Amino acid sequence: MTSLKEQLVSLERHAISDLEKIRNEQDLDEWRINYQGRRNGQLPKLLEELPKLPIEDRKEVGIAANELRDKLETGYKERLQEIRTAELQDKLLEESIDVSLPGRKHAIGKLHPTTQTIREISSIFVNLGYQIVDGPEVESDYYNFEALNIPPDHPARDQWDTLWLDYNNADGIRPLLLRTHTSPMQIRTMEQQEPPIRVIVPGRCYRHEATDATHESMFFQIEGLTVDKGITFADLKGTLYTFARKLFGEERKIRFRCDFFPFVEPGVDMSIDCFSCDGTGCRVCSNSGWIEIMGAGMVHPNVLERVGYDPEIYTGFAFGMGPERISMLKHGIDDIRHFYNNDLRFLEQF
Ligand code: FA5
Repeated sequence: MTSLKEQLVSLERHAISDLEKIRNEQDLDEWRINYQGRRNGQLPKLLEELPKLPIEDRKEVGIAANELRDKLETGYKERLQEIRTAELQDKLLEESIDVSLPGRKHAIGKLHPTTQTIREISSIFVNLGYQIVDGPEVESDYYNFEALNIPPDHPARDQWDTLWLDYNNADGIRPLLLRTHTSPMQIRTMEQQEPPIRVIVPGRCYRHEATDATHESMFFQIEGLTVDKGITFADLKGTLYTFARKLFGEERKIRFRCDFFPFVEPGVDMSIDCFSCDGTGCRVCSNSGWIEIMGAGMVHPNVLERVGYDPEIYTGFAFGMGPERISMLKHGIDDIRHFYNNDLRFLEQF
């Protein structure tokens, strides 16, 4: 039978070897209970045998047992310290900040390219003394067509592919639609204000279009209206000339050609000489040297009469342009559908 002393030596070997493998406090506690626990710990259990030893051996084994108890206690304390230090280091490492890392970039929003163009155009007209007004996108047939000298069955209605609403006004005779242009605001403004009038109206318009590179079913227009005593075609030319030069550069020439819009007389379309080739002909201007940028004309006397203005006293001019098409020209954008596809790769370029 192995002597008590030998058992103590063997216990020490096992205890120390187990201790070296321990990596956390929970295992360390279990280790302590296993070897030193008061009730069933291996060392106290061995020591229960001590009184049974012959008296002459008892002292020596007792000393050895006490030394072992101290060793285990010291081992326990040292291991606990090591485990806690390691845990602290891990935590520090986890929470440490690497000050040499590049900072995280905040995503900064920008204005949509159409909004940017509308603001640029608006600010030119504001500097010329114009006021900016806003109007409804859901319009009545009356404001979108009739009051603009386009009665029912007038062939000019074919020009605007209208989206009608399945809903009638309270009187049941004025159907509603999504406005096809911003021109209804000519009427609403003249109904609400007395001359002199100088307004521009940026806003959304809708048409039942088969979309292509230059046509969207939702797009913006900027309408302009000037009404006062003695306004002539010279005022129209001067104003739009100034606008075109401010937007496209001081060198620009402009060209007016006859066009038909029922609410103006005479009606024109205005072009600028191509800013890309200076009028010699290139891809941007389809080799014509000119780029059409808006419809315009002198306000038709019928329109003035309808809002109660005397056309013998008051005259005016109106114009309407598409900011997306202008933005396309300025930035060389080849397809209008890019504007509303919500693709950041496109939008972030502006
Ligand atoms: C009109 O809408 C007239 N109300 C403009 C006007 C106002 C003339 C005042 C005279 C006096 P038009 O249909 O040509 O005209 O449209 C004007 C501009 O809106 C076009 O030059 C174009 O830039 C833009 N536009 C028209 N349809 C679309 C579309 N489907 N997609 C994108 N832009 C469009």
